[in-house]
Amino acid sequence: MEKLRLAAEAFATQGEPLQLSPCGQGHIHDTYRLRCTGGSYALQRVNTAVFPQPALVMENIVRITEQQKRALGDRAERRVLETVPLKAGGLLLWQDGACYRMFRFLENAYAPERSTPAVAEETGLAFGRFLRQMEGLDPRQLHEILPGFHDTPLRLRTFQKAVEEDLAGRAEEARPLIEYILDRREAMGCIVEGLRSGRLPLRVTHNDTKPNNVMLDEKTNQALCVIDLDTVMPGSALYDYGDMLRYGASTAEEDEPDEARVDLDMELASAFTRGYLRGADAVLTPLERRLLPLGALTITLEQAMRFLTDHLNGDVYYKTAYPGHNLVRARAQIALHRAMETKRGQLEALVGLPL
Ligand code: GN1
Ligand code: MG
Repeated sequence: MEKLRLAAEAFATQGEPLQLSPCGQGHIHDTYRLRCTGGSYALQRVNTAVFPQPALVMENIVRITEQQKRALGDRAERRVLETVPLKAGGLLLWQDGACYRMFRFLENAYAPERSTPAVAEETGLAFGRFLRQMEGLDPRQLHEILPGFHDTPLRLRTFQKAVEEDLAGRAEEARPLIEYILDRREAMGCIVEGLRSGRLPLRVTHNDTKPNNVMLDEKTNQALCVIDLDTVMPGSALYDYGDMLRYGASTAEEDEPDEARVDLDMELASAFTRGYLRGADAVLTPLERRLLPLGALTITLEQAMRFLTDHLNGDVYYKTAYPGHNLVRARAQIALHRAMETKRGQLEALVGLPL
């Protein structure tokens, strides 16, 4: 904590620091809330193993938030993530080999940890609006922070390599999951192929569209601001839509150990979809809109591969709370994917409906 306190002091906060406490549930960075007499802040120790070039991440964040401010005009207040500079200037502090940054903590707002139909609709709305706000920013102006982040065929190759190498000696036990994934390898490349051929537009996408990456107003419960802009990159809107459903419309947590409890909640799926379509408005092309369910299926399988890859590699990427955590996560993703396959027709009906 002492190191954190020192780090916090380097940033240009308002007023005297009062309290520093851990917050958030991210799998990647460590986040702390700093309360000062003049307001609250989020101090983050950046995971430089995952983001080896945090300066490029911050350049992206500045471009993205500037674009949001342009799009929102005089409605930008409380609707755009605010970075806090160092007293000495700049946005990143390097201290004892660690890298820190700070954001303003939005007052009287919260990041929902649980989906309800109302939360889902606001989440969809926020990410749909985000897509629309990014219309004025050429995706090629952003650094591709994590190359191939949602290149599902590349994720498949990485997964196959992990299976072959079996570094941690865990492949045998995971065989049924491995087979489930490999049986579905054919359809995995559709979206990436669509981008490559130009049939699907390359857009500025968020790439981590969980409900807890949207801040809602405490009083009105309406969406204010999209956060966690680290993985905003050129990509396909289908993955953003799909990831909302994958994370937010499941009946269970991402690491539910009992597969029987994992299902796709159609009421939530419907609310996310309604919100997203309303927020994105006329931005989506008819083909994108029609293929939204494919986004949900593809990213859920991709996430299953990512968790299983990490399990096979000996848990080197995601934070884990117990041995086998990544295996549990992969199993739950596959159960969700199975439910999505079963309900594909219902998902297709959702995106076909007029607004
Ligand atoms: C990671 O920790 P968080 O919520 O920012 C991951 C996402 C995964 C997610 C799974 C940079 O996100 O891609 O979907 O975990 N982020 C990175 O919950 O890998
Ligand atoms: Mg994230």
